Amino acid sequence: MIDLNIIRLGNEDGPEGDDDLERGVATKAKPKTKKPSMYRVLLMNDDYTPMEFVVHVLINIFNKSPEDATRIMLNVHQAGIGTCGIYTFEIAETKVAQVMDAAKRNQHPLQCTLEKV
Ligand code: TYC
Repeated sequence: MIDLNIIRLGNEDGPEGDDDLERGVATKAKPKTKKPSMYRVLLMNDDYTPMEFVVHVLINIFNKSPEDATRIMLNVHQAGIGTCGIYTFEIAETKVAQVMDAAKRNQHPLQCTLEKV
C-alpha cells in the first residue's frame, strides 16, 4: 500500500498571494496513512488429505511451529474449517496459491480460501 506524504512549502496563501516564494518555511502536511485491509486464510477439512500433509503445509507455508501446526490441523479436522493466519491481501493471496499448488502437485483435494476480516 503506497502512500505519499506530501511536503507543502510555506503556509496556506492568504490575501497577499503566493507565499511560497516569499517565505522559505517548510511545513510537513499531516501524514495520511491508511491501514491495509486484512484477510483471513482458511483451510477446509476433507476426508482424503493426509493429516501429515496439512501439518507440513502449516509449517512450511504459514511458518507455524510443529505444535501449532498440529493444533490447527486437528481443529480444522474436527470443526470443518479453520484459520491459518491473517495477512494483507497480496500475502494472503500468495499463501492460498501456494497451498492449492502443493495440494494439486501431491494430488490431495485440500482446499484453501481467503476472506476479508
Ligand atoms: N480429515 C483429514 C483426514 O482425516 C485431515 C485433514 C485435516 C484434511 C485438515 C484437511 O484441512 C484439513 N485425513
